[in-house]
Amino acid sequence: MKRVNDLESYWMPFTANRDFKKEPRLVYSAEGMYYKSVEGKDILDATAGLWCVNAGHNRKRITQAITEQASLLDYAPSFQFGHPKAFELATRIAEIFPEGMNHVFFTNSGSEAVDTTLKIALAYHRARGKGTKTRLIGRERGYHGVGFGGISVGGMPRNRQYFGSLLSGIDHMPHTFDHERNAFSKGQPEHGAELADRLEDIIALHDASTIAAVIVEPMAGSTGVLPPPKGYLKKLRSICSKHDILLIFDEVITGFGRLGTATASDYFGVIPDIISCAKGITNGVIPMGGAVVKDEIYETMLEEADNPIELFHGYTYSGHPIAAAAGLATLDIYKEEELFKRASELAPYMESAAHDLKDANHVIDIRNIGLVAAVELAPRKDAVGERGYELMKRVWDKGVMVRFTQDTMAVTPPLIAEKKHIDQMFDAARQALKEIN
Ligand code: PXG
Repeated sequence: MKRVNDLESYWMPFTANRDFKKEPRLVYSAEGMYYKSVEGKDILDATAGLWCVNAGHNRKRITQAITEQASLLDYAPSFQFGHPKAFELATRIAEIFPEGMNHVFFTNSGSEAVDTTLKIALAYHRARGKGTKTRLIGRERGYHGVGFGGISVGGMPRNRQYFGSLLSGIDHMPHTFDHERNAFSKGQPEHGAELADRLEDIIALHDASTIAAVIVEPMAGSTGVLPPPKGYLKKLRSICSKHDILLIFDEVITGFGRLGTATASDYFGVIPDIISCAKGITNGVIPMGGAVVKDEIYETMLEEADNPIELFHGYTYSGHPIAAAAGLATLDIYKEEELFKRASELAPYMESAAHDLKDANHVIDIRNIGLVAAVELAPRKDAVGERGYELMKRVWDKGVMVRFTQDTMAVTPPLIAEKKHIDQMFDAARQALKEIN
């Protein structure tokens, strides 16, 4: 017979279900920097949920906005009808995103945002009479969500290998991780700008007339925190411009303050043609994402369309009223509390706290940028990821939630973090590292 609270029915995403269900880690409530576990223990959130709760948990302004919105307008169709808050949110996003990127297509997740950017890129070239430009170029160790578009351009073998032949006409640039030359870099690593030139090789192979877009995370987050080498993104930008290829930045993680600026484009001073975003757009409270495009793309699509409907794409919940209300309240908080600036002021402290772990057991690399730090451990022989998984559980037992990608720990706290929280995160990690073999 099934118990009421049986854990079996819920098939958890990206989780070792069998192991989790033997020893579940369940949170019940959250406030500010902390979760409370079902056992009543405070758990410091060192991951901003999943890189999304940038303003901290249970912000009254957001919960009030969504409550009011739910009783005012619970839902409105997004095709052929609209409601004011979706328009207002798009305008507010355009205000803080790079200049000349003033048009936002709303989605419900980062995966949908990414697939939307790819579809816009293809449709745009076709609209301007360059319909042969259909290839999409991603990068090894890229994570672009879990839609078929995203896993096709993505570069994480396990996210691809189980799912058939994926999209055709895809190629990948090499990743930029170079342990030998760049280990223990602070901020952007010195070496690797020349890897952008590999894009020229791919273009030579396929010809630019067949390539629509290149998509990269300006800072690869979930594949282990890989800040771009100095000069790399600028090179990518200039190669793309030279060959009339759109450059897409996947800013699902970096958008809305993670690096101490509204976007990573801003941080690195490189403006792409399309940006995908999600997560911090609503502080993670209500699902939402978006594709933000350069004016020229939007205008071309509108002018050159062969149908009154200029883009055959959209979601039932695009610009959902409650998500839009959450987004507006979230942007108010970011602005009034100057949270992006706050993150950039705290970043040096976190950098030094992270790099202080250099001599701890098993540590082979430490990387950081903005309010992001990663500590990479040597994998156990024939058991990649096992040591990291064990460490994650140990750190949880010490009252801190961190994320692991294989043997790399990522620390990405809400932007409201204080120095004492940073200390608590790294102290717990240091202690746990002493305890595992
Ligand atoms: N692009 C990037 C760059 C992402 O980081 C997505 C797209 C997909 O977003 P959705 O909303 O469809 O999940 C992401 C998501 C981790 C972690 O631990 C990272 C993500 C999701 C879950 C865990 O690093 N990023």
